[in-house]
Amino acid sequence: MRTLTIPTTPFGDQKPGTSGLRKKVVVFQQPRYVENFLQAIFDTVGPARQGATLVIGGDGRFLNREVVQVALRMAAANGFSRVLVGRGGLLSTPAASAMIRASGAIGGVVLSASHNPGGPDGDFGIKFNMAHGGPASEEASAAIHRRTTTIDQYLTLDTPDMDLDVLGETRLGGAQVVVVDPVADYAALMRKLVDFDRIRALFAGGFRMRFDAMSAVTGPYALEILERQLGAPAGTVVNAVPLTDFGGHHPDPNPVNAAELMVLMMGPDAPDFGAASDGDGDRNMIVAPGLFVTPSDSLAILAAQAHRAPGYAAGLAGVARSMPTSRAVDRVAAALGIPCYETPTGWKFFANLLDAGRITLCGEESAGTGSNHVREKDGLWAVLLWLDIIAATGQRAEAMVRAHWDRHGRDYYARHDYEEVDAAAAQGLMQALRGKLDGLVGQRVAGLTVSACDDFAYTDPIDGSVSAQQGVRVHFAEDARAVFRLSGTGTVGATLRVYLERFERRHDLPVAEVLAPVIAAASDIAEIVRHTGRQEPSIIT
Ligand code: VG1
Ligand code: CO
Repeated sequence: MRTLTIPTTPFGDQKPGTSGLRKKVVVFQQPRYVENFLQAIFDTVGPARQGATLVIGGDGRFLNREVVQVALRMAAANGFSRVLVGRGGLLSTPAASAMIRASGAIGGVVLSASHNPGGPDGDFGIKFNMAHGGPASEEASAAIHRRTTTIDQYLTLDTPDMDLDVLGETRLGGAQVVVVDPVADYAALMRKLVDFDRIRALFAGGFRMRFDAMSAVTGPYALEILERQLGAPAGTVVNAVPLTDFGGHHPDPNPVNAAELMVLMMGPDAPDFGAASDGDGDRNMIVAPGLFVTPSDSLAILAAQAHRAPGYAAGLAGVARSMPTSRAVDRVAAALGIPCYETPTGWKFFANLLDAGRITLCGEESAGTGSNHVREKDGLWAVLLWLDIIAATGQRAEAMVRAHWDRHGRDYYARHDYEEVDAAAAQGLMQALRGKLDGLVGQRVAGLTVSACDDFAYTDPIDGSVSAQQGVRVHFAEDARAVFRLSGTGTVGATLRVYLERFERRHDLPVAEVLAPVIAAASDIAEIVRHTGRQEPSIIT
């Protein structure tokens, strides 16, 4: 066994986005591309990596196994003394976060492009999570990126691939590599947060549910927890085997991509509860019989009801939502008398608030919900919390949503994505929009009156760091809001996201009707058709 120092030259495109580095698989297949980025991560960790523990795992997509092997050799060559890797190279993002925290690791390498499609023609991704278990901060991500621009060598070993399918410890250079059960510790953590006996009794009483793992990493977790430990009938979890191409699914749980689940839940034979998760297991979609629950509403309902679960019996210290997430959770926070923070899009912005104990629960409109148990969003956890609340209250999911709206009112919500728009045109749209902000207040557009607008900037209340240009917010006097930002996870061209919401006390109105003026005003203000050439969004969720 020898340590090899391999000379390399930088790639110009290794800037992490909203959640790590995501590119087409063919980009990652270029010689030295993976190695450069991993070495940049290890260089950024610095001398502290000597003798430290590292966690490695991924969502099982195409390239996962190969890159795990590369990462193991490089971690050993770089001086880590202990490397924990999920069996088969698998770890869901929340399980990786939990493992980093429980093992005292200095961080973790999570291989995933999350909700992006997989397979040889799909996407791959590498994220680095820090010692608190959460995504690399803005500062750490910038440092990794800077390092990729000057990198001139990487370290590895001349060893063969390891067997990742057998649990146990093996020596690799100076490191002890431990292949761990990816599910066991995670399941144990869930048992501390929600009442498994109560949920088991719910299923024993005939409660029916469908969980769609979308052929991604949550399958093994959901099978073990829902079917084996909680006694849900066999077949509750569908698409449970992680496939390298997700079986052709787009593992982004929303009503469009989880169409089969939606058809079932809207039909006459709907089970009592429906849920789905994404590629790396950190997102959740919740569907009640006959009623899709928007992620923003789900966050608000969980915030209002979490105290019923043992892990949250003491109540919530505070809550947070990403800026484009609807204000439904703000209303709950106000009713509970707890603070509500508004952060930029991306889970990295929640970590400081969670670490400081300012918040207990947080979430995003993109189907991410989480709590202080890890530093990532956690798909299956959200589903279990819903189940525990249903078990504790005896209330049906759809009744719970309606009761919530009765009390707090309803934030009607939709997101319009314009995918694969020409990047320069998308930048042009945002620039033109920013240029307009000064004269916008007081204008009447599509029957609405602009009451405030800005380009969202966030000052982290814990470390004082400032993140500017996080999306344009336009508020209307009619208790409505439109938000515009460009995606930081796409790999082709640019994706414009337009987030639309409007508050009404009445909750029985058609969503399209309530939002129509907001959609029209947003389109006018941003001149979407002129800039993008698109008459319609590519996807509405
Ligand atoms: C999207 C979502 C964002 C989420 C991010 C990572 O980012 O909007 O809310 O945190 O994906 O989620 P963007 O920049 O494309 O809007 V995951 O589950 O794909 O890691
Ligand atoms: Co994800």
